[in-house]
Amino acid sequence: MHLSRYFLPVLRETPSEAEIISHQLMLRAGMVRQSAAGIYSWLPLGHRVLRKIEQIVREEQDRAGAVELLMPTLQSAKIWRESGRYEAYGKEMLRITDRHDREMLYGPTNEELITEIFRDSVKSYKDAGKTLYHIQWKFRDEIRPRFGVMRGREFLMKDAYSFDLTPDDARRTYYRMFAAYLRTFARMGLKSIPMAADTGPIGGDLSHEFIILAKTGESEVFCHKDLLDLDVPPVDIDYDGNLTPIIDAWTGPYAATDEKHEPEQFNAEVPTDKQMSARGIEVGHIFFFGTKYSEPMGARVQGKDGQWQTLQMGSYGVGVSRLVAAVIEASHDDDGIIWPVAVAPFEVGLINLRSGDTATDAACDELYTKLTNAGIEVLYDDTDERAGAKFSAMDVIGLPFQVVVGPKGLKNGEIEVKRRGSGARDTLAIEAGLNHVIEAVKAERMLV
Ligand code: 5CA
Repeated sequence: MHLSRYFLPVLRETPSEAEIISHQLMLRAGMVRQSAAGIYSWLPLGHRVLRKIEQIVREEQDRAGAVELLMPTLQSAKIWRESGRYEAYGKEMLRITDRHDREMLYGPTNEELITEIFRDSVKSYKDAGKTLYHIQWKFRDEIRPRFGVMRGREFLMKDAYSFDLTPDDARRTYYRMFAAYLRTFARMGLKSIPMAADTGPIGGDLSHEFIILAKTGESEVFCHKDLLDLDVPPVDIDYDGNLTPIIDAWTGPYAATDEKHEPEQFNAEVPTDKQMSARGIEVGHIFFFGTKYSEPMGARVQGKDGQWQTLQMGSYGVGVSRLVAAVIEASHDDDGIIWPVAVAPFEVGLINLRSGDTATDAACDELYTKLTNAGIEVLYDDTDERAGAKFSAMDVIGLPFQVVVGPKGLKNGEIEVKRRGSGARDTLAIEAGLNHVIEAVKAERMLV
């Protein structure tokens, strides 16, 4: 992509309305713009990151055996009356009336809708044991939307819903999602810690929040420090095998959000030097709630013996748009964002220090073509801004590699390669620099 043709409104100043670093940097890097309180447009750079995060979530859901579909944002109030949640959900639900005076709502979550779909399509025990998910916008009329996309009113969520025959089967499904979440967040360069959590308006008695530690996090959390050093399940994890050892390793050490925190148990179980109390960002939340929706909505199948059985359900959410901000909270410095390759909007920023100079333009064009042909995503700054402005904008938007090309270096047949994270710079012969970048990017695309 040539920057001269792109839409990247980078801000020099830090916008005063943004309280936390991820919100400041998302505005400065031209990733989002607010359209109303808690409602954002995703500008091209932000949109690319959102899509990459969404794709990682999708790949790990698919790997764990979940099946993607797409439900609408608008739902009928009727099904929410069936489950008994229509009144209970309160003011957070955006209620809408259509031209025929039918009561509708903008979905804050989808338990009712998926239960209706499943109920109306299945009859036999053979249809049980399925997990369906979609990645769709949600609306919650939060009393205090804040911190940009971190707590928005409109936000993108991956929500999965499972239907099993027995509580034991449902628990195994819960474990699969638990393991898939560990991989999902690790692939984005995030260390997530599953914590015993409250279930709020979704319900049920088994629930974990997946928390990323960050000073600006909204949740207060308490855990055993050893959880920070555990390995996440590998790419060839056998989801049909016994996942209990993984779950035991991750749920053995104490970890709880403040609603579930038991100070006495914490002090008894965790040695003082291993105790950690910190703030964190909730990037995912999983629930097992049995028959809370299937019972009132009549989602049943006929067992082998002909008896009707009410399905056992769970639901599993990931805050896709919130994750964009969470990655920035976890990975930035004073100059701007530092994207991990896996979610970077582009992998390489190519900087032309003398646009308009025939030799420099030709060298950049060639590098751009070769990098692009090697499958690398390049943002090429071909504008006639001065060098200093190009460098600082490139640092703000945080692409993992910068390739700097100027007339002086070219006289010696050299280019400069900078690692955004460490700041390390290498001056290399053109061909060697090119190969170095291609190999480094490919090596880092999927480290987990
Ligand atoms: N139906 C269940 C699971 S599918 C559910 O809705 N769970 S939830 O309420 O915990 O939301 C799932 C995830 O969405 C949360 O873990 C969080 O990462 C994200 N999320 C929730 N509210 C917001 C919000 N206002 N802004 C951005 N992300 C949010």
